[in-house]
Amino acid sequence: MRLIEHKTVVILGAGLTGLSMLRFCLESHASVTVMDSRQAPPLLKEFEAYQHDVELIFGAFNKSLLTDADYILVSPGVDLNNVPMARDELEAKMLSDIELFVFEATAPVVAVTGSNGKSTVCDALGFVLNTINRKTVVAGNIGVPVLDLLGKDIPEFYVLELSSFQLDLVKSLKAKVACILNVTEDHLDRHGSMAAYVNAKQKIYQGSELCVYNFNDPLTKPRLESHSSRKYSELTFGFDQNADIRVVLSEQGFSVNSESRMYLSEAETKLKGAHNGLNIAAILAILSALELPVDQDAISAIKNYSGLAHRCQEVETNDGVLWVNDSKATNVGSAISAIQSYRPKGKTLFLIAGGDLKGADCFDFSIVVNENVDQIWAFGKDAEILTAAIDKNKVHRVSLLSEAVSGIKQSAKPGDCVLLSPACASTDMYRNYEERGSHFVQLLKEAS
Ligand code: UMA
Ligand code: ADP
Repeated sequence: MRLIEHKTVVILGAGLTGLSMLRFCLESHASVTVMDSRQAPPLLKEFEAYQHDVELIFGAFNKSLLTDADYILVSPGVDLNNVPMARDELEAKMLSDIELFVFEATAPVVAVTGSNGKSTVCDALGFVLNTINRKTVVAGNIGVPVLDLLGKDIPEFYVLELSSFQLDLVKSLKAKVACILNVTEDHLDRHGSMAAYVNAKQKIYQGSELCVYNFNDPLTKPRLESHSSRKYSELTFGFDQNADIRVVLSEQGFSVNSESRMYLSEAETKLKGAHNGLNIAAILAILSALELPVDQDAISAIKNYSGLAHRCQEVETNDGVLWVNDSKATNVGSAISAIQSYRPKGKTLFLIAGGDLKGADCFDFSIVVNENVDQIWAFGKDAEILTAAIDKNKVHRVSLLSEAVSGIKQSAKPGDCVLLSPACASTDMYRNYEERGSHFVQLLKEAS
């Protein structure tokens, strides 16, 4: 019997997760109220379709209904500080979709988090596993609410992309394999401090059998308290020769190796840049953790994987300039890795950046831009903070992405590179990073 069966439940958040939790609750014959702090959440119509079966409260959270509820199901976008209830009382009643899912899932879960590379690693891992005939479903922060998987065909593996918001709500995950790819500053406006952000990420290791982490990034290493007393094994990837799966950098790009074997080189894959070398190494480490052979079939599947849109995606144009859509670079760390991958030798690198910095510190970004970028065209809410420590003669401030594209068009020459890698969330000006990236591609189409 499900925990919430015939119980009184409040769902916080009327988004994709809220909708999946609502369906799950109705199947479980729970008595449900949905609340969202927004008057008109984007999925209003979808929720209104259920208004005869559930109570909908939009515009504020109702304190007395929260107090009366047996369980409170929290969406990842809800900041617990905004819930009108003492924190320990809330935590005692609180559940998340991830928690409800892992309680029911009958196939092993591979859980992946990190500040950057989550979607690429999860999508590519799903592609490789399915190609080698190990049926796998990928879900979670990548855009598919996990509860929507229940009741469908059971695969051999679930690969879950988990954000710090989702992990913050998890009490016990018990993944077969858990992996933190990297940890750099993100979402500090929500978590309040780097320590709180790292703690949320570390929750991925709770009760996992195998922990896969980045040898060069100490914040990814499992902390003892993440496990309680269960036994677990570790596997590592990284730039270090002591890592189990290692990435070696040379003039020709990266290669991915074990102690005794070279698996593949950058020229053989469609994923470019040293950060993608690490992503591939993480995938191979996860395959090993699952005790699957890292053989020719697995390697050729990785070579055939073509990557996701809006991540370092080269846009076709006829001007000889390399235009790169990296709109998914929504934090400083991801933009830094893209800049380091796209520095053209002896040519000009233009960077387009800006948006909502989410409280991030720009010190490292400024150093990398000053060293590698010839011009930065900055737009959006935090453009001024983003460019404050960048050489003034490199900085062009504009109001719109279209102004950046048309300004750069006038001076870019064949062989130069223009990188849209904003280092910021898009939501000050766009619905999401996809809309921002598609706008960039559209502007280039119109200009050609
Ligand atoms: N919100 C309110 N008031 C509320 C509830 C939500 O203002 O009462 C706002 C939040 O601030 C947030 C937005 O509504 O900005 C959406 O929140 P939500 O929890 O309803 O989001 P969902 O639609 O359920 O989507 C969530 C993930 N979104 C977030 O965590 C913000 C999606 O990740 C994920 O794909 C989906 O669940 C399925 O698992 C998106 C995301 O941006 C892609 N994730 C962040 C990231 O990747 O950096 C963490
Ligand atoms: P996430 O799902 O964590 O946001 P994505 O795979 O969507 O990650 O990639 C987002 C951006 O992060 C990419 O466009 C690229 O600029 C950068 N990136 C990808 N992988 C890594 C990595 N391993 N380390 C640093 N940056 C990365």
